[in-house]
Amino acid sequence: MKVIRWILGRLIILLDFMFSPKPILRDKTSQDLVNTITNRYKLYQYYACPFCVKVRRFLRKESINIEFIDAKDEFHKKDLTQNGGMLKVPCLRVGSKKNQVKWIYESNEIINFISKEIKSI
Ligand SMILES: N[C@@H](CCC(=O)N[C@@H](CS)C(=O)NCC(=O)O)C(=O)O
Repeated sequence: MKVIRWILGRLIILLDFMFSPKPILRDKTSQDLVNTITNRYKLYQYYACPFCVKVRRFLRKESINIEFIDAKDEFHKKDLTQNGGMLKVPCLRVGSKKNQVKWIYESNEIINFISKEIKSI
């Protein structure tokens, strides 16, 4: 089972690479505005998780550059579980001040949240 999952994961990565979406091109002012919003984001993820690939493809398409956190790493796994509430990826951590941080689970929720935030730009 683990082997099959590993193979499927690599296949998804390969397909993602082969059919990588073309990033949207914004003028500098608009991209700077987007960056201002999205630099509060961190995506907790696994490299070969299909739901994480889905979110990463969305980010690439929207030219959103955010920090990816490897949730397999013990330190980050603990951080996600304790502060986010559960060990599940993808999870978007929003905010920089500790008491104002929001943890968003579910790939669709993450995509909807980011879409709404950058919609007006
Ligand atoms: N419906 C969720 C599914 C997410 C999901 O099942 N993620 C798996 C990895 S592919 C997970 O985090 N499983 C828990 C674990 O690996 O500990 C979504 O769309 O984000």
